[in-house]
Amino acid sequence: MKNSYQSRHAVLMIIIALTSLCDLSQAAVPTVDGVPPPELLKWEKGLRQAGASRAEISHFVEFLREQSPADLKEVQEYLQGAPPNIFATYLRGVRQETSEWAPKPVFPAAMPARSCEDLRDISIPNATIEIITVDASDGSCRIMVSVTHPPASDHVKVFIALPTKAWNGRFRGTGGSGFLGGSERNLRSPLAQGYATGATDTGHEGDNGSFALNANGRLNWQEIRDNAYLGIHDMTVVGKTLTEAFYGKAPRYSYFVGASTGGRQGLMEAQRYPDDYDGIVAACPSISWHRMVPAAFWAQEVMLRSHNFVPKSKLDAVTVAAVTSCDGLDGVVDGVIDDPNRCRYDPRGLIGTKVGDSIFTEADADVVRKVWEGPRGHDGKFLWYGPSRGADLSAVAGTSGASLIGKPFSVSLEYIQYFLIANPHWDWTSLAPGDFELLFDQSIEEYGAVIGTDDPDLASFRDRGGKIIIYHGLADELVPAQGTVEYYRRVLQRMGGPQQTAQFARLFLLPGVDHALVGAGPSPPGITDAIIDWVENGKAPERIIAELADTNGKTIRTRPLFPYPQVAKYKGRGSTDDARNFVGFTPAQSELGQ
Ligand SMILES: [Ca+2]
Repeated sequence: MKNSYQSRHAVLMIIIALTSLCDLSQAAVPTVDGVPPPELLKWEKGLRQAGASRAEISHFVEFLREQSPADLKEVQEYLQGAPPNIFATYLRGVRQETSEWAPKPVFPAAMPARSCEDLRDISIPNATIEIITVDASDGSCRIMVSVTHPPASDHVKVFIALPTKAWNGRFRGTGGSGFLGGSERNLRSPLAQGYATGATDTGHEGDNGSFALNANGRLNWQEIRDNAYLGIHDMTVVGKTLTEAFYGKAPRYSYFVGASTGGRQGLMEAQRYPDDYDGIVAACPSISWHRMVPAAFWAQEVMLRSHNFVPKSKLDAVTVAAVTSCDGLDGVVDGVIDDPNRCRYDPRGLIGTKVGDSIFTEADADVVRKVWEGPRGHDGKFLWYGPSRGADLSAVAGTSGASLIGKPFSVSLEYIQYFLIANPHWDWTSLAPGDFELLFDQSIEEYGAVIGTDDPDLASFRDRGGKIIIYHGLADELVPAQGTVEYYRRVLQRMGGPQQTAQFARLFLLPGVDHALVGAGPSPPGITDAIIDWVENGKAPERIIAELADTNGKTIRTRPLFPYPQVAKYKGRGSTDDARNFVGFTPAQSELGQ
């Protein structure tokens, strides 16, 4: 049976797909024919009430039409329990990302050197051009290519879109989310900004982890590798080859921009295929996948072991209490904990408090403490990070039903089910004491090398002149930002220290921002602009301005973001909603948390 946390995941994936990866606003707007099916009317109405434009509604409805009935049902179920501002939140995310400007063309008046159909003659090793069409709405050349890896007979689908007019001289790769390798619909916005652009399904359709097993129930290693790293590289090789063939010149610059799995894919490119991209933006990257994904199951393990499934109302109450308690530690009371590592709020503070119809108990406090602490071994050994104080706990500690049962995060559940246990019929509630740690260790042994994406050696990427901007919300409820900090610190160590590393790789942390890159804290609208400026003009991002908008899209707060380990510090005078009243400040090492 589907559950609300998978639904939540579905909504998050939609939000992420439509925001971080799709950049819709400047895209060609398809018309929605006829009357939408009844189940879509609710979405349309919600979006309209939140102030969405006709184009924004069209894009969303079109996206929903492409969903499977099961996915649509999950999303609808989620909506029933979603906060009333879900549409406004969604729109905020979309608009933040779509405020991106089309970059200036590097080859003025670049024109195709051959027809779209003539690309059929291009030969690419192990690749078959399956479909070539000229898109009726924008005249772009669309190519679908199937790539295989002999002797395996896998099929990685690659989608390439080439603008006929006003090519900006660049190639842009797009990524996926969850188990979804990517999607053809991600092409639209980069295309509208003049990029030759690519997407791939990385060898399997959809966002379910079941592709890890073949028909005989054995691990499908080729598909696992395709998803882990090969597919994005294939897309890049095919995309650049077709771009050069179409315009008669190679793209001057290549960029990869992605969030979540897309962020992981971006870092994987820098680690494994450093020649592929000049610039990479990796948002909330699901790196250290082999630890992070099983770690997101930890909250369910804690509740299962203690026979205490905690309702969302209590999880929300303890998050509010933590934010209230720690908000002012950063000097500004704004509903955001700037550095969750400094927040030591103890959930026992809520014991005895009435939440809804029940009382917050010592057992509840114990669950929350362990969830925040993160997974630990039988001997207390650190395994990975938990969600920070301030992050929405119900993403990983979801529960539902009259007599509460757990609702694991779908990516974690499917990963354990298909990749680790290799049994599609596995019942997670059968997990015995000690099993979690064994599965965690198995994940490290078996998948670290293939999908861990945590190699700190970026020397080849640096030496070819590559630049990378990593950014991560500190209230990320699914991929703890601390994992990205841990990785970046190892990069600093490996690449010769902070100053050397800052020449080509910078990390920005976003207080109060969640996995969908929205939240109580401001988010930056222009990361792609920043990476282009760095790669093409040599201007490294010293600070990035983040913005918080109200439900009408009006900016109500700006705040500067500084490269890690700097943080924004209030000068003590002037409006705390104005970025100009904050300066970059490097906290003492002892204050940087673990
Ligand atoms: Ca604060």
